[in-house]
Amino acid sequence: MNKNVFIATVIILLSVLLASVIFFGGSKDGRDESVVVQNVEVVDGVQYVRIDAKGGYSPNITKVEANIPTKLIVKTRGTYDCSAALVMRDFDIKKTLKPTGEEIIDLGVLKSGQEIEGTCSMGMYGFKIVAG
Ligand SMILES: [Cu+2]
Repeated sequence: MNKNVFIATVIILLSVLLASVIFFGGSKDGRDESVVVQNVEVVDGVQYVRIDAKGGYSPNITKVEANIPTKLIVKTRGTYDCSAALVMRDFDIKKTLKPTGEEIIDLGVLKSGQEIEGTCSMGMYGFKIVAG
């Protein structure tokens, strides 16, 4: 009797182990790194780049077209952390963004290969815009 209980317990434990190996092993490739963020849009010949600022900047790297007027829209939504203190050295910009809203920054026409960087005032968060 006790032996049967022992065998049943072992079988249950082994099935749980097997199930978790299948479950966790299978989810290894399931991270959302492949999610494509569509944050560049051309409207009436102007290229708009959208960056979300809250607890950092997202997306981190944005590829844009060169040789077309480009504007950056930085969007805050309940942003009370330092990502609201935006610094863009290439444009001599230091701005404190409203906790919720949109700030439009004219980036002009970018040259191919040009990289623009934005950071929080302390430099711990950042994002990049790369013109192709
Ligand atoms: Cu910061």
